[in-house]
Amino acid sequence: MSARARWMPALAGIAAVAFGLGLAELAAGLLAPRASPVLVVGSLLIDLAPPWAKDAAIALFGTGDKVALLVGVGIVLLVLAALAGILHVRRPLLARLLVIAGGVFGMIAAATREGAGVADILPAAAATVAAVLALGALLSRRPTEEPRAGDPDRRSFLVWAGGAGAIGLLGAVGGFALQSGARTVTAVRETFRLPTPATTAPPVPAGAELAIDGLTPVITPNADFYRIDTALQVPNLDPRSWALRIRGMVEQEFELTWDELLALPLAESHTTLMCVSNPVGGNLIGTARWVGYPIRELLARARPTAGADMVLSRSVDGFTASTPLEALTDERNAILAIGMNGEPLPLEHGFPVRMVVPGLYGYVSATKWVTELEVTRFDAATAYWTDRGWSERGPIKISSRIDVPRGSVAAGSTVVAGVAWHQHTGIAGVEVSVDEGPWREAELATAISEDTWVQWRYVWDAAPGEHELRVRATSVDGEVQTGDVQGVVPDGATGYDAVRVTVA
Ligand SMILES: Nc1nc2c(c(=O)[nH]1)N[C@H]1C(S)=C(S)[C@@H](COP(=O)(O)O)O[C@H]1N2
Ligand SMILES: [Mo]
Repeated sequence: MSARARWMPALAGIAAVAFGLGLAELAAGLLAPRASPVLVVGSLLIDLAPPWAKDAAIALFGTGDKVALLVGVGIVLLVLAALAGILHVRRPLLARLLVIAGGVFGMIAAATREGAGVADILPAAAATVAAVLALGALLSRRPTEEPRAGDPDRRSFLVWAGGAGAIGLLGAVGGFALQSGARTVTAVRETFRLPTPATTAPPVPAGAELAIDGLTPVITPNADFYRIDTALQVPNLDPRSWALRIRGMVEQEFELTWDELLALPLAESHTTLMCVSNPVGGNLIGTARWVGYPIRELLARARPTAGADMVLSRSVDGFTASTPLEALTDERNAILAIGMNGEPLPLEHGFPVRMVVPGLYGYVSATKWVTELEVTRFDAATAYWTDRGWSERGPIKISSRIDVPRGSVAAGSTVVAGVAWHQHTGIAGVEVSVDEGPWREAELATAISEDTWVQWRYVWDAAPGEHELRVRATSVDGEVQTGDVQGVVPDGATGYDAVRVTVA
């Protein structure tokens, strides 16, 4: 191929990669704002760079070192993209592999960022697919060296390549604009120090953790905490402009700013949060040490008027939850939380402020990114999930789960263990039944409080064969968990968790 003939494939390569990357930046902006392929690759290179390279970069470029790095990444990308285009003419498979290798590098960079989730690899994956497809499509529109009638001409090739490049550029501009809000809020969160609470939570009792392999830890690390919400994009709420409006059926409407909230005497508490969509035996449940301010105190300041029986909390993205006024004014730890396990709330768990209410499913109480509490009545307003067929009230049902054993075990003495919960009531006992046999008392760990789950264990003398283990809990007020099977709609699942075990 002559040098003159090579520029068109090179241009096709560059346009195809620009197209893919632009779409990926847009996807990142929409779905995974911390997974910009260009920026995660840059960050990975910074992490991988040996100290001398960092020193040299700073010596050469000063505070412009990061810009220099991105320009460098850009140049390498341009060269590789051009190369892929040229290569594609003779060795299309190799060219595609080159693009895919670049994409996989981007996916690895995204997946290895701190706190990365599955969604974070999507932008780089999308970039790869889009670039491979665009490369093939553009090259097929390249005029041949001895054109025949009906062949694409140079002009139409340039229009296609230019169009792909322009779409990429627009996508990148839009994507970066969408990502910038998230970056600001992430930076604000990272520099924010949680104030020392006025009231600390009693320490986790020594006997709370049974230390059994495979048993759920009593405190759920933030990174492992289940996440459920309707937010396609995690809201970017800058605490400096956050305020909570308290309004509706109250004598005194008011607004609480972030600084005002931080100045209040904050209290810590342990609460187990659970999703109504958790099936029997499921894991949409977790326990954290929360820090926040009692909602009861804010409502006392607002003074609800007679007849009010519900608080409709509203998030910045329009989600609403209907919480009985009673649950927010009684003595329980219903709080406006700002901290989770000693950290500011993670963005996906409601930063800067969410609600946590012991004893109620999340959909009627745990509003994240909360910005408004409207005091109202159940017969005057309905919440997000109630409008979609779920119950307007959602008290948590007593339940229990078997975590171990799983699969197969050796015959003989075998530890069966799990967790049981009935938030804001407390668990008094747990029983295990083997092969529908009699219920046998399990041993309870020490609960942190009535607002948290509790671990349990039962030592089972396992005989060879196939067996089924079932568990049921009894609450402090004497309620025994029912074996009646109900699905999660409209107000939470019931039935016994059961596991099949092969004993060899
Ligand atoms: N803003 C907002 N808050 C929300 C939701 C939501 O969709 N949007 N989902 C609720 C539901 S259904 C549950 S179970 C809990 C889950 O909280 P987590 O994601 O921190 O575990 O948040 C609640 N708060
Ligand atoms: Mo939920």
